[in-house]
Amino acid sequence: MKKLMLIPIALIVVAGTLAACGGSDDEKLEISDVWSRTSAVSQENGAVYMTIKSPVDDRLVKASVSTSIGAKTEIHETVTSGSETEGGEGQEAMKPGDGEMGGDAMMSMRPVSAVDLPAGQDVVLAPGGYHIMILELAKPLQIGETFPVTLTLETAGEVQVDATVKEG
Ligand SMILES: [Cu+2]
Repeated sequence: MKKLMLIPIALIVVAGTLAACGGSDDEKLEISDVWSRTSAVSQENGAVYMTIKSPVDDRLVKASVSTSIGAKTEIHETVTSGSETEGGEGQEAMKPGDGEMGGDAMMSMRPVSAVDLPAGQDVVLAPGGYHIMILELAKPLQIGETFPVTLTLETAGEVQVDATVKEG
């Protein structure tokens, strides 16, 4: 429920910014802070996060990485069901083998077909929300290494970005 309430606030902030600027200086797609970490769930999977700002209404419909990184790439959404864990980032609940997966605050992920990118709005892919999931990593991700990720946007087409592996 917390998440649902944050969205309208974000929209208001962006609307205000647009009204204040009014110009058309930001006509280009901005993708920043692209980073990756080995998943907390399993060393076999990785996740990529980033901030995307599109000049026009667009949608992220696909992401892919080289098979030298991982076998399969999906766009995921993290869903929290049950009560929220105080101050948690979700990592605790996602640790394997701690036997709490059936607890009252459970995080799970599901594939989504697309992420909406409203014009001029920062859309953040971050732990606990949308992310790009790399399944069946070819080898463990090393802190500091970078690898290319190809994103497909409905309007902008294919865009390649470099993800930097960080501790997360
Ligand atoms: Cu995932």
